[in-house]
Amino acid sequence: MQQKTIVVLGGGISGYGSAILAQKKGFDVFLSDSGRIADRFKKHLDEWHVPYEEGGHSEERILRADEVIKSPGIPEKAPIVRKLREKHIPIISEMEFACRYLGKARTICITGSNGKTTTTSLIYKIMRDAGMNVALGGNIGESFAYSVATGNYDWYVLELSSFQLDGMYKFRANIGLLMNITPDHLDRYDYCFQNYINSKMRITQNMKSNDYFIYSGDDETIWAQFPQYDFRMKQLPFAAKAAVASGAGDAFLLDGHFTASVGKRSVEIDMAKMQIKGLHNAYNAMAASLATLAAGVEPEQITRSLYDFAPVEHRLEPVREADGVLWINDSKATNVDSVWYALESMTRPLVWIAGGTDKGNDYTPLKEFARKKVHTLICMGLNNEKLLHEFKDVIPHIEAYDNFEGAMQAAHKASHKGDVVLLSPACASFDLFHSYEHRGEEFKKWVKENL
Ligand code: UMA
Ligand code: ADP
Repeated sequence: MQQKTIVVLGGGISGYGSAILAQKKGFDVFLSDSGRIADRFKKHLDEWHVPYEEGGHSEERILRADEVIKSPGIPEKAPIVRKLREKHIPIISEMEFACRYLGKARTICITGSNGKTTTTSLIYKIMRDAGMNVALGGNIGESFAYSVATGNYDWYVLELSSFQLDGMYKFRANIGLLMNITPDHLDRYDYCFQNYINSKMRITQNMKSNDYFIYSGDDETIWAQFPQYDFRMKQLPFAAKAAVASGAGDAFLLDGHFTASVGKRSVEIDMAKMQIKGLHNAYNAMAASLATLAAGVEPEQITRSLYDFAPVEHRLEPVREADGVLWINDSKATNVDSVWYALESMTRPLVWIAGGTDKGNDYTPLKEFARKKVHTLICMGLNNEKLLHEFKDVIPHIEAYDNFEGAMQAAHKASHKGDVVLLSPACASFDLFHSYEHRGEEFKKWVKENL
């Protein structure tokens, strides 16, 4: 029988891992990248004798594939993807491919518009601290496929983006978490929120009656989807507004404390004792508690690890207090909802630095906090028109800069003793930076060198 041909599109984190796993499983593999492949990935591909090309997609060869594994960053509108669709060649994601080779290993999968990385990191830490044989993967920057190819784990904790979920069909999460759904990435979903919602809801697909679905009971968008589904799995809602009863277990936050229960076991957490703050982090900690209780971790272990967890870089990360002004790096706040939680958690007057590549934002939800807490808005981006227009009657003082240095100096000048200068952009970083990490690094470097 002829070997099945697999083409991997994209030679980044997702692509190199998928190609190596396909090679290990004996397929006829070819990896194609329209840009440059990083040296570290080329080294891996060479070690595993995976043929690849870079600097363009050879159509004829790609269109002969039996199946294509597409990297999540490649949009549907890319010409090569359109051609594959025309020819009805199946296109799947790294996750869909790698899950075929999981054996007895189980998965905890985390999605949502915000809180994915924090919750994924919490769960991974709790399980590691508990001595479990666990791997981390997915949208957190680690290749799931590579760890399936090279490791032998009992559990995989996977952060999933909507782009990854879009290419998942038979994949089944044993424990699936949906943190929240608010508008994001609408440019990839024809500017239609429901398309994006449908993508996020794929976290529940194929779940069976002994699987767990953990979701925000406070999120009306999630609730509104329930009538369309016939859920059979165990449900574990977490909430802070109104308790949501569930037979299998739940978590509820009241007066800064929460109790999370699954079956007969429960953890009780005092948020004041945690190093990560704010309502959003209470949601993240509740979700992580439910997931790890469902995975069988002892309650005492969960409590210990939660109290020990330090903030993840670029997420409301305090950088330095200088002359009575606290500088906070929240560069990962690339959409409106994450900024809402940042503003919600602030207790001091604010100089707010925002802007960058707008993803179709509606700034309305931010206006109430902005009016109450922000005295100066520094817009930092190549096109600041929308921010200027939206906040002109909301924030007393606004300045706009098309460069980083100008924006930072202006923020410094505008800040007074007792203030916080908060970088929480609500936008992607690609107009002035390589990535949100680069933006956060530059912010921290400037603060450390200039103050
Ligand atoms: N490329 C092509 N053809 C094209 C377009 C791009 O070959 O038409 C190539 C590029 O030249 C590049 C490669 O594709 O070499 C990159 O693919 P990619 O953008 O999918 O990036 P990866 O390095 O494979 O990382 C991806 C995720 N990136 C995105 O979804 C943008 C990573 O999430 C994820 O960790 C990784 O797969 C492993 O699963 C990062 C991310 O930014 C953290 N995610 C977005 C977010 O969190 O907002 C969704
Ligand atoms: P993601 O991986 O989904 O982008 P992160 O944990 O990296 O989520 O956090 C991204 C941004 O969202 C940060 O600014 C962070 O402070 C904020 N955030 C974290 N958890 C939540 C949550 N549960 N709801 C809303 N915003 C959140």
